[in-house]
Amino acid sequence: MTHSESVLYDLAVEALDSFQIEIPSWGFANTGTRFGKFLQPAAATTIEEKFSDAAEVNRLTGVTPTMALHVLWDLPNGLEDVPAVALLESRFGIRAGSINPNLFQDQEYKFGSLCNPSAAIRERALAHVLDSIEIAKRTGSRDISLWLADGSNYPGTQSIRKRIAWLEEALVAAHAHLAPGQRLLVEYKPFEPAFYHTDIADWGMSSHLCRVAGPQARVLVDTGHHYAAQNIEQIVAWLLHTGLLGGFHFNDRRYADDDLTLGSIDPYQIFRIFHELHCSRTESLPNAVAFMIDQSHNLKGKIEATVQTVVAAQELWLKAALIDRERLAALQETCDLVAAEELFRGAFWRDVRPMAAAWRKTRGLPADPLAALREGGYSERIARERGSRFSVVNSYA
Ligand code: RM4
Ligand code: MN
Ligand code: MN
Repeated sequence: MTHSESVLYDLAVEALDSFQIEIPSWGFANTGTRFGKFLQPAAATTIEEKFSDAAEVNRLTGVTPTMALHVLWDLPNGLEDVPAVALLESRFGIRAGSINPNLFQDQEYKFGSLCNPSAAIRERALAHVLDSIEIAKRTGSRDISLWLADGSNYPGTQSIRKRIAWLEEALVAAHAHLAPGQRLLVEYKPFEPAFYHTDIADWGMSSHLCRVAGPQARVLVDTGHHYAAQNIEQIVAWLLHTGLLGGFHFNDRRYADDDLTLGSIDPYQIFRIFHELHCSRTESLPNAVAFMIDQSHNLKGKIEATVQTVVAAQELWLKAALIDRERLAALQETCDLVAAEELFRGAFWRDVRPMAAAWRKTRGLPADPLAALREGGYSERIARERGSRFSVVNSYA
């Protein structure tokens, strides 16, 4: 037994109405690999161009009203740049989303930021986090997403335990500066750029730090930040259960933190994560989970890759929403393994594209956002306008 057509339709509309995802400003900039950058004429080199590109993505998809900002890349003068951001927000109809401090780019951070053995450098890093919290207050951003590159490359060269204590101290201090309703998201990553130990290497370490920091701290799960065989949806289920899940940085990967477009390698993985989220919605767990994209589009056209990502995420979200969860629960109870698995897999294989297209039409959006992007000529126009400059903007790699 599966859902009737009318139940399906209602579920689909509810799922699509509830879905939004934040796009990263750095997804529009030139990025590369450790070996170099291939510059694209249409890449954004200013924050204004990033807002313009985000507005185009939102015009086509209708589900990306906010753009994540990276402080040094987008607000190089910190708080002073906030008024300019506010002007861009109203000009382009896109709001500033999560604020990402940058604790990995400056020369001082060679041996770490919040975990650096030098108290002066730790203080400097904390001051940047506090500035970022202040920026978030002024932009009205709920989330400050903290990612540290801190770690070490060689055994015995750093005190892992002292660094834990420094981190705890810093996060407690940062948490004390949050306004009510703001959140500190603590991201983890097993390796890179550090290759022996990373100070926040997994969700257990992030969870601990969140508990120590205070009630407004939550774990950020970047789907690319796991070892290859890890069961990410199980981590998600645990974080939901413990009330510590703050949000996602979505991307796909084959090997490590590849930052490929979501669903390009393993769409079933994202489907399984979304299933856990839908389960927690029906159990009405008090979790506000931020959906964000964190990708590096170094070969694909940046706007095209972003639109493709948003559409893929929306479709996987919809597929997972349409699982008959009551029926699944009954099959789980009786341990009817094959029927349960087939119901689950069947939902993954359902072609939801016509439903998503119909929903877009009722919302006045193009039925096929990627086709509309191609027909609209935005990418060609900005490539012409921006192409002559070919300057490199600050971004990773
Ligand atoms: C890191 C991590 C952070 C992102 C930087 C650019 O690997 O995913 O979230 O801000 O990359
Ligand atoms: Mn990330
Ligand atoms: Mn990453």
